[in-house]
Amino acid sequence: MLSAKMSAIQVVYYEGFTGRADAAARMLCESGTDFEWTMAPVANMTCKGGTELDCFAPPMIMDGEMKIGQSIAMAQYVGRKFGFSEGLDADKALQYMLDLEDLNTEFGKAKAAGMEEFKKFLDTDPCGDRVSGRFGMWLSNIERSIAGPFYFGAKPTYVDFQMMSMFGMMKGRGIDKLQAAGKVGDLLAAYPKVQAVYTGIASLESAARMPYSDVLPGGYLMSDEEVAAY
Ligand SMILES: N[C@@H](CCC(=O)N[C@@H](CS)C(=O)NCC(=O)O)C(=O)O
Repeated sequence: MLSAKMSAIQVVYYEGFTGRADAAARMLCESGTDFEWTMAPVANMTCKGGTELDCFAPPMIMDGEMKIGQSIAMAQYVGRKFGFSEGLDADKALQYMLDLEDLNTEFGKAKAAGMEEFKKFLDTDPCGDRVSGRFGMWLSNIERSIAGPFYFGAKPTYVDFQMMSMFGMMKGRGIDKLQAAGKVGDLLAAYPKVQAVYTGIASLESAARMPYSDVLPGGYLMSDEEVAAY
């Protein structure tokens, strides 16, 4: 339930994992901003979004009069307000976050289509069918987007935090378990700048103060059956 205390910033999401609230929460932690993690029973919150608010579903940020949903918009809002937008080009920043969102969506669709399709997407040479080798094509595009060590140079911006959130979800939904089982090699090995952004954000001091260490709930992680079928 939403608390009555409206002075502190509230991050509205679920219990036990950070999911799509990860980037905003990480920036709040890193900047030392106090916030409340407010549970959002899904039916309740989507109902509220559908009837009372102009944000549809969790995650949301409630910052006084400002109530904002959509993880990309939240990352931009929190990043601008709490010091993670220095030296950034806002138009390219939006493009890069939407690129990451598209990659994550395609990743989910390929996985939902079955392990044969997922294998084509993740680890096959491109052959012009819009699935085969698509993960590598996206990764090389993202690699070219990053100036290094972060997207826009020396300092992390909200795009880097959003990148960590999206890759955190893809790692949990397949990459980590497939690699641990020896089904794929290191899928990020050829992309040192991508790796540097991920580890750069993961090793910030904020990691120690996140409300939860899991990005995804157990049911969203790749299952042993899926690993075996891959
Ligand atoms: N595009 C939205 C997706 C939001 C979303 O899928 N929210 C999920 C949790 S991660 C949810 O609670 N959905 C409830 C609903 O759609 O009713 C974002 O990036 O924030």
